[in-house]
Amino acid sequence: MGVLNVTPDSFSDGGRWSTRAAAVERGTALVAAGADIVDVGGESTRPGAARVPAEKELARVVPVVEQLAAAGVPVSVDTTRAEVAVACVEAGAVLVNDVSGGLADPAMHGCVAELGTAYVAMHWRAHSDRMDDFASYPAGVGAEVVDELAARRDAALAAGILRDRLVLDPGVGFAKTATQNWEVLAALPRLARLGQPLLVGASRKRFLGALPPHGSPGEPRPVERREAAGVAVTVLAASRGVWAVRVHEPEAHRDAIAVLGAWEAATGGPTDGP
Ligand code: PMM
Repeated sequence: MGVLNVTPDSFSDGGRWSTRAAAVERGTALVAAGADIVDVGGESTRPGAARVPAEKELARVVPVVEQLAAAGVPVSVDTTRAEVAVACVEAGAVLVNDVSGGLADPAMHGCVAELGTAYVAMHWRAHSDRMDDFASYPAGVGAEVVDELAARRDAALAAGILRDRLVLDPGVGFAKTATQNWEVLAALPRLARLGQPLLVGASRKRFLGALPPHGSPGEPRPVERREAAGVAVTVLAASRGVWAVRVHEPEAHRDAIAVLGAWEAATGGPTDGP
């Protein structure tokens, strides 16, 4: 999944694709670089980000979704609003990527069920301006994320979203510290046992920039120097059987997945599946 943020303030690509023409060109380039789906978002979820009004989000994403879908690009929409999801699916989106897993908008699950669209439910505890206050996991981050995603899965299924159209995501960087991000990634085999395909979005996030020797928690590497660490996460995630990774520069991630595939073929299969 290639990331296309049509926002002025996303942490890694904010402001770069804010005209419709630039966004559409970028979406096409993401596919050429190996993305199977392009995730269009009009509201930044970086830590501390304030919400944008629905009208503004709609104005940012709908024309881009429409044009990319018309050009044959498979598009997902990154939104927590049912209203935006519906407008984008009507404009041609084939997947709704909801970082709140349905918690931000009580109408979301019902709308997605009615549309029949595929749906990503991410682990989430609060909007981005407050999420850092919720990074407390007394029972362990792995256990709590598994339980909370199980509840999101059950709510989505109860609302009528089909089991084979539902993807779960542990929400790397959302209400989680750097250490908790590593712990939730380590819980991927447990998350896989929830029975749904998994999506992981670690690309360019701050905890990757904080790794030694080129970064530290107080002085993380700039976003454009976090790609290699993200590729390493992709390999590890793919080796644990995740369905998709959400990334900013698909080409290197595609290469890494091809290496893993060739490696596993030569060694007779995965050595460490979920
Ligand atoms: N991360 C961001 C935005 N949307 N969606 C899913 N499903 N998973 C994620 O981890 C995720 C997401 C924030 O990253 P960005 O600002 O680079 O888009």
